[in-house]
Amino acid sequence: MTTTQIHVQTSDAILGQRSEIAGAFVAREFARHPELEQRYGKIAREKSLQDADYHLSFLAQAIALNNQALFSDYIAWAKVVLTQRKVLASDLAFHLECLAEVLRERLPENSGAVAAEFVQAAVTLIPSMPDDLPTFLQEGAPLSPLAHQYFESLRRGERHLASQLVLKAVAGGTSVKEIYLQIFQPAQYEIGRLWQTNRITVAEEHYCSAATQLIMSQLYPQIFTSTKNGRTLIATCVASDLHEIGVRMVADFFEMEGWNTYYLGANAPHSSVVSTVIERKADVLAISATISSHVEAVRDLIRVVRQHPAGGDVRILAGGYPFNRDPELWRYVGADGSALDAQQAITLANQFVNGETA
Ligand code: B12
Repeated sequence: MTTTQIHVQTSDAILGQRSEIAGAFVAREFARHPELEQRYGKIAREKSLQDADYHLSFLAQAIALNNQALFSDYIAWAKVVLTQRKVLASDLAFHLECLAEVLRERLPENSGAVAAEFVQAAVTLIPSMPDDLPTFLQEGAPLSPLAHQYFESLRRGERHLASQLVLKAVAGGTSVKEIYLQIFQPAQYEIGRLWQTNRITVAEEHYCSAATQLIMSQLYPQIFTSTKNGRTLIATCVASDLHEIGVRMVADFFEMEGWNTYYLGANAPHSSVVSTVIERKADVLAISATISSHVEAVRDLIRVVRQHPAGGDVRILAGGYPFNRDPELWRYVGADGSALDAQQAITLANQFVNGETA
């Protein structure tokens, strides 16, 4: 994955003309296929405009990284979202082909060709992309019965029972780390799958996520008991990213292994992340991004930290959904490493501070 000048220019050009491109594209799509309005109703144009804007932000990010797989992965995600809401895969393909056409026309020649090629490559994969997703609550996984009971309690709206299940398991000897990785994490992924496949409402997703955060807090008496090792972690979501549970888990794993942790939560402004790293003399900075179009912001934050005269020593980990999809992405953003989950993150950080190379 080598990013060249043309990729950077193309990405910037798309972002610079994003709303014009989206508008021109919707006008063309509906002029060519007026029946779309009958098929999907009056809201069709508005939805198409929103979708185009969203596609363009992911496309610009994938092009900036010269990472075709990232854009195809996003289109595979979009195919599931749309087909589960009764939008035909053939309409998604048509929609993207129209978008490629407009990009070719509106962008400078070389950029138009690069952008259209990215889109076309994803279009050719659409037929082989799945319409639905398998469950994340796998039978036979460690603690699977408890994970199912926990999840079902939340689905029924019984967070008190979900909490009791977890507290009872911990009292019975199940570790907090197991609860995090075998119960909370798959339950959250499953909630996301059900939202993506139109099986639950946004309100249900919010309820389950809020309940899981509440129950995590009930485990803090177990988390804050370790003897301290003098190391400091700053953990944050990148600016604009609201997915705070994963990086909170990362911070809690560090805390359980004796680190002092300073967890900033969602959407932290870059300038205050940098000052916190410096003031607290952080050994490790953990930056989380869940939405792929936020990868560039991770790179910016790392650049600012590294440029600070006192920021050179901190080791930086980048993680979250796009980093899990592309195991080499951390190199592009200038991090020192990445990890698939909270346990792997603390293992890697301990290697860093103990002078072992990853
Ligand atoms: C809860 C949730 C939300 C909540 C977040 C609430 C909160 N307080 O955190 C809200 C409602 C805000 C939300 C919003 C959106 N969401 Co959302 N969300 C989720 C959901 C269901 C769960 C996230 C979660 O808690 N995961 C559990 C944690 C434990 O897992 P994790 O984040 O992967 O973290 C682990 C590892 O990745 C790693 N890790 C994480 N960070 C770091 C950092 C470092 C340094 C390291 C080393 C490791 C590491 O360790 C963690 C612990 O083991 C996911 C589904 C999913 N698959 O994750 C969708 C999901 C991430 N969301 C999605 C989307 C699309 C959105 C929205 C764009 C929806 C919209 N149209 O508005 C917005 C974007 C908002 C924004 N600007 O960020 C999509 C993303 C798809 C994609 N292709 O990018 C997902 C995958 C849902 C889906 N299946 O479609 N979301």
